[in-house]
Amino acid sequence: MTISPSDVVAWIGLGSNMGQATDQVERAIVALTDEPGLELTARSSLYRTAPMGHVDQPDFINAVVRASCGIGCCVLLETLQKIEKRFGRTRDGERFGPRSLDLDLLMYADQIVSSPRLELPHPRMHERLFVLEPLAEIEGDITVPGRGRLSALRQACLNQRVQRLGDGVPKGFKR
Ligand code: PH2
Ligand code: MG
Ligand code: MG
Repeated sequence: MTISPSDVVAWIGLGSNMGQATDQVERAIVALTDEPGLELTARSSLYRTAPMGHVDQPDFINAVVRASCGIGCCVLLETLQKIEKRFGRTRDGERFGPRSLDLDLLMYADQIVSSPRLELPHPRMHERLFVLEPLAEIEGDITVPGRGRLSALRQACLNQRVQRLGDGVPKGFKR
């Protein structure tokens, strides 16, 4: 997709902690790249992160990407769910439990949305270093709508274990 002035910027969080998690996340980034209506404009490194919610499960691999979107936020959400399904995601597991692939719509421009299907920004992103750290890697100190500066949000959750992995960023991507 070529980026047009009417496109909207969105941020997507990726996570996996089942099977080949690193592979799953890298392949999901490729799947997002291939998606019509989306143009990835930045991606973070991969991060190994301590599980939150249910602590008794394997570490996660997490990353964040930025995309320029020619599609609305509801269509984008459906697109993410379709990719999750293709990667073997089922919705019968525990909430916050292990997952083959999780694609979370974190922010869609500066929109604040509260509907049964979609909350924007993602309702828990501001308290999760596994989102904030990769986001800061690609954006620096932006403001999360309704939540404040990324730098302040990160300061509040520095006790969470998040480790940036080696340089796996393919050519053609800006950080
Ligand atoms: N996702 C969850 C629950 N807990 N913990 C980490 N570290 N990374 C995740 O992506 C994650 C989690 C539910 O989506
Ligand atoms: Mg999630
Ligand atoms: Mg999710």
